[in-house]
Amino acid sequence: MKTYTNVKDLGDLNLAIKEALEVKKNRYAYKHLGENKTCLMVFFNSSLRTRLSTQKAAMNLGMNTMVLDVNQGAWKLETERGVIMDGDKSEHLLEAVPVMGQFCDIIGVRSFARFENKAFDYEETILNQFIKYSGKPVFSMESGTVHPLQAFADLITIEEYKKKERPKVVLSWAPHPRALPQAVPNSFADFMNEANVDFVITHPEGYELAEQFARNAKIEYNQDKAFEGADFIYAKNWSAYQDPNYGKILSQDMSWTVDSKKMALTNNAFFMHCLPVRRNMIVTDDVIESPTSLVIPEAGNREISAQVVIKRMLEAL
Ligand code: AN0
Ligand code: CP
Repeated sequence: MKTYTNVKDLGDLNLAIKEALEVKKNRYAYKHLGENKTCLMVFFNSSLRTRLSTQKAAMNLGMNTMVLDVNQGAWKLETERGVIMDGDKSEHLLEAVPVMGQFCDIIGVRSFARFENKAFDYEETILNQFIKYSGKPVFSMESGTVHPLQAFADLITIEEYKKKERPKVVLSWAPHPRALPQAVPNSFADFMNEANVDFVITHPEGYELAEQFARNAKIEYNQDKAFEGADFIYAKNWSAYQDPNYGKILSQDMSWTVDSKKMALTNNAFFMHCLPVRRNMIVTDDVIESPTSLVIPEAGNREISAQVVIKRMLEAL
């Protein structure tokens, strides 16, 4: 594997899940693969889970790891080509990226959507500069439009907990005080559309996701109706994708918060969220603390999804 940005990069999804469950049972079986290899993780944005789980996955594989927080101690980077650099940015990404490539074998990049320019975000401008100019395999740790390590971990979690062959999985928008990217719901939809699940997306009107991610998923604007018979509720906030509201908050309707009354409409569904989560905005305390809440094992599976991806990249070096 040379790049990891979407579900297709995993090839046969059933084989990928099988590999993940094997890796989970025996995390240190491939320690030889990463000997004298270095994984560089570059963060343009904050992280708790991605930072720890990806580093742990690389260490499980015997790799050395380096973490660069671009906004803490590195030079301020220009990212647009053609700019006269007379401002506060000392270095261009076009030099910084190939330099980073000198010191590692695999690179992970976290660079959120900026909501300044939809094309800049949706063309994955930053991630693609890493893919093009680092000379190394590159994986997304949440970039402009996708968070595929999260979505793969989510799929592994659903596989582990599902009680029927083809569960009903509902991605539900929920309110949040700040404008958040579409990356998590985009990748979740990307994966669920390929998985053996009955997939429904529910959100207020105006929150339609990009067609390349939503594809033929069922859209249900009535959240209560969507929850009926659900086996998994996957809550997440995102800002609007559609023009002219790209990156904007259109609703903070607290009736969309996932509470026990809504969960009672489901088929005793499991509750999922990628975290970090704002309690009593996205989900009530009692639901996230309930025995059907999977948020902790779901986060734990981030180590596994990262390990499968890094393992495959090492095997292809
Ligand atoms: C980010 C987002 O919604 O994309 C990261 C989630 C993994 N969340 C926040 O910024 C709160
Ligand atoms: N879910 C997730 O990616 O969390 P972090 O932003 O803490 O890495």
